[in-house]
Amino acid sequence: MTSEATEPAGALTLHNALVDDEARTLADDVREGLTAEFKELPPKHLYDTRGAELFEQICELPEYYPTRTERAILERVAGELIAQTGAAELVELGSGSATKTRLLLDAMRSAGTLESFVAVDVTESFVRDSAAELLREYPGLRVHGLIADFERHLDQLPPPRGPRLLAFLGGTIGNFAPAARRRFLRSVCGLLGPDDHLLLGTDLVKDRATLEAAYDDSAGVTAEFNRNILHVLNRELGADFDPAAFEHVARFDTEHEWIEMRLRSREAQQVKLAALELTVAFEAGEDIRTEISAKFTRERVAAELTAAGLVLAAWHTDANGWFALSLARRAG
Ligand code: AVJ
Repeated sequence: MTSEATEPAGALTLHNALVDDEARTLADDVREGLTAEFKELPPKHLYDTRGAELFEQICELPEYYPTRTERAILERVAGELIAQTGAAELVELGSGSATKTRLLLDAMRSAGTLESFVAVDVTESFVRDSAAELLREYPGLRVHGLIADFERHLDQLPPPRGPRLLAFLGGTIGNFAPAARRRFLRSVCGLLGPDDHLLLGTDLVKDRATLEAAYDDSAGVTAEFNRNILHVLNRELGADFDPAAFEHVARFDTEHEWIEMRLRSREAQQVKLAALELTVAFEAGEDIRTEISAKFTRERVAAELTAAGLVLAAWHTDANGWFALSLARRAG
């Protein structure tokens, strides 16, 4: 279960940083989140196997532009990013099923720098499957899979095997609350050596209609994804949520410049969570916030990087200015 520095090329190592520590996190998060005056559940609990599948479906929806926009930018600039960084190791945080990974690995292979890939994700099946697949597709590649929560377990990354590119794509940084975002960027800064870079994907501020449609698609996939968190609570905590009794809501908050996903109780109701010995009362129209998804501007990205001890080294966006890839390194 641990990585060995002596591992031969073409080898796969796996490490699970979660183990049973995760069940406690869910219970604590849910107790805290559902007994607060303003009810909230952390978005990471949306991603059980079913949630991860639904998110993959979201990425294919016509309304959900971030995935394909980011991919198109990456297709265009991957070679340039690798030339600029000289990266030999790609570390992908929240690698998911690792589709965008290949664009970067291909560019590294073409540049002749490719040594190793580290996949970090909370979804164990994604880490295992993508690691095994990449090992087959890139003969000689060293692959390390880390099943972990990248807000807590970045210290469990293996030692670098050369100039490192730490990729955090998809706009997932937008799901962190501002304080968690600052903490995360600071810990990334602490991880980067002088030859390392961060590649950060951020969704950008745009008109409300485009944003809200992306989080409330006409096929109802995002609504199902949102309600999936109630299925997770039913299964993991013996809760008796009726997911149909909650309406999916997605609104752009112009003050904070983020999308909020909420589950709105259609009626006054009580829900029991057996494992927590807890009963939660909802008023009609009362919300549980399940996600924020922050939208950025170049100025905000640059300022937040600077505040974390990083500096913006390159900014790449699409023709519409809908999504951005930022390359950053340690300041000084
Ligand atoms: C996980 C950040 C890529 O916030 O856009 C998609 C999650 N939520 N639809 C996002 C999500 C609703 C997504 N990311």
